[in-house]
Amino acid sequence: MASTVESSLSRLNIDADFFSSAANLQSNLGLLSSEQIELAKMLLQMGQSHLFQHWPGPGVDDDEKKGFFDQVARLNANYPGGLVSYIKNARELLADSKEGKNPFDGFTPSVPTGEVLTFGDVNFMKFEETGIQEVGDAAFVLVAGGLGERLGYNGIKVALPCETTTGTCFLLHYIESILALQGASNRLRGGENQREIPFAIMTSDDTHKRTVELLESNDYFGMKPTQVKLLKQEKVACLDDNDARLAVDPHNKYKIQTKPHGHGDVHSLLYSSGLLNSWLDAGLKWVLFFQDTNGLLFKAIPASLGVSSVRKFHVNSLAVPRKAKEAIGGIAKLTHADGRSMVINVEYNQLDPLLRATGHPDGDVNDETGYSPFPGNINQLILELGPYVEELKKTRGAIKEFVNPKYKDASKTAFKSSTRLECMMQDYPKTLPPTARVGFTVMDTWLGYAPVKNNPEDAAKVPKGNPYHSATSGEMAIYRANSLILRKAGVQIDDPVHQVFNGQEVEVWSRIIWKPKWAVTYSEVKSKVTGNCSISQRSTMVINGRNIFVEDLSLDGALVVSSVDDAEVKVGGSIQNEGWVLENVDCKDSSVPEEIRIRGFRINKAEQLEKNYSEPGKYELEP
Ligand code: UGB
Repeated sequence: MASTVESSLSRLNIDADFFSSAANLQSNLGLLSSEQIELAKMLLQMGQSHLFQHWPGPGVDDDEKKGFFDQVARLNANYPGGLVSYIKNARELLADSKEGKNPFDGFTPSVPTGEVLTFGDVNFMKFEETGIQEVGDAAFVLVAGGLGERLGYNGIKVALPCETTTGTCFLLHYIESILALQGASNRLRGGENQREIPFAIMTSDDTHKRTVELLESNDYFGMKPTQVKLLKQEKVACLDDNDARLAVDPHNKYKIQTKPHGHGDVHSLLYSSGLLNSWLDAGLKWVLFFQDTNGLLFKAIPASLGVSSVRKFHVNSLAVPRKAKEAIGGIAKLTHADGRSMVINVEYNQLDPLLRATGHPDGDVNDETGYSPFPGNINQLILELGPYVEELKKTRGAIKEFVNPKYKDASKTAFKSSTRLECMMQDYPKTLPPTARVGFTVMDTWLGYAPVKNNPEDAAKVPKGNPYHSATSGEMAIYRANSLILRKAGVQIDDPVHQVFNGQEVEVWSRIIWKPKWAVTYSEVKSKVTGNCSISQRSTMVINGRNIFVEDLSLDGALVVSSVDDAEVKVGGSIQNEGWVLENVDCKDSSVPEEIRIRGFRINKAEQLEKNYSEPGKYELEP
């Protein structure tokens, strides 16, 4: 055994004494390949000899010891610059955290320039038109590696229905929206220049298998499997102390404990997978990032992409008006005393103290508009692909990280539990040069932002006036947005009623749903709704077809119309029936399926007029 060890060490040019600081490792070197010995050397050089402290001699647990190095190899390969960089970065960030260093020291915040959209005005419609021209040159990226602990749902979040009128899950809605944008763009481009919009999904060990199953068991929801690319993010090593000693898994001494690194991983994965270069080679121009549970987002995508194009933004962060001190990050321009500046998301708990420290004694306050001048980050980003790839060539996708250790006491020498480095996708602009064009687009919250993040109990406890961000509010927001859009298009829609579900008081509007292929822009909605139309508050309307035209319709009940693309259907007349009724359910009633009880209501489909036009042709639906 000794001679095997010595020969492999001499091949590697390593002095056997080097390993004497870790006797338990040294006695096991004969088990290891030359690559594994290199990794062992790196670990010792980086002060990680404790990892081998409890290793028995050769002959005991040998497979587990090799397995340990398989994990080390993965951790090393999956971090830009490997474990050496990870440990070095961790030491620096832990030292800064111990000192209480403010990451924004020396920076003064001001309000950056951006575009504020008003839904449905001429400007908005022009931006939408440009967005549709551009969207064929875009790729979409969904970050869906988070487990959603705050929501407490047992499945993956993208499998959750965004609304229960049709039961469409988030992933289906996203894919239908991308396909509808693709269709709209291809109709504009005509004949030869047709595109398939690529869709990448970042998963993690927590979500990967179930995301693949969801896609495969539903034939990719109508998208070509080759259009969809899954990129799985890996967890990163946990840290036990300020010297960044890697934490041994409490359940397995041959494993390093790991935890999620955050959604910022999406940049390095897109880069290392080669996807970005393949998109560039295919002539694409834009990459749109979005999160797992925002059922409204695609209503804001065409106009926001139009803004990116017209304003030539390299980075466009989508934002909503934000009440001062509201618990979402604010987008701010930060200018350093040395002249550097950047436009970046500043988390809400950092923005107020930063303003106070830089000559604004009242901190983050509402201005004459009733909102903070710093718009709220909803973490949906549009990046121009060319400059993005150039930047990533420099950084390999590494994003400025942070560490958030929970210290045992004020000496800040020991942690309550292991910590790790984390990164956020919206921190991408932090490494950009001042010449980069970084802006934002503000839209109405009702149009673009209604995430599902909180479980019913926590949602019911949010301070009055703050958004619930629950399955209940997420669904109601879709009905409100569709009602408001149709109202703007001239349909007479009743005011909502207030109802309480799972302890949350919400506005209940008419339950109006259309499939994205019916309309992806406001002007498309307007072109499909004409005459004198009215929809009562208790009504439900589902439009599932591209060429369905609503004309002189009076609806008081439930109407469901479906059609194939080649069928042109005119829907009108007076329709009245018992309709679909919302019935309260208790979130604790385990006899009700989880995806229903977390919203606090189910739909009793008492009576409806349902029509399906499955053959091409021209039709009129009159009751
Ligand atoms: N996600 C991953 O893909 N991988 C991970 O390791 C972690 C998350 P959360 P968060 O919408 O208002 C963000 O947990 O991180 C995915 C912004 O940072 O829902 O608390 C996950 O699947 C914050 O500035 O949100 O906060 C999900 O799709 C604010 O804008 C997404 O990342 C906030 O979102 C976000 O994860 C918001």
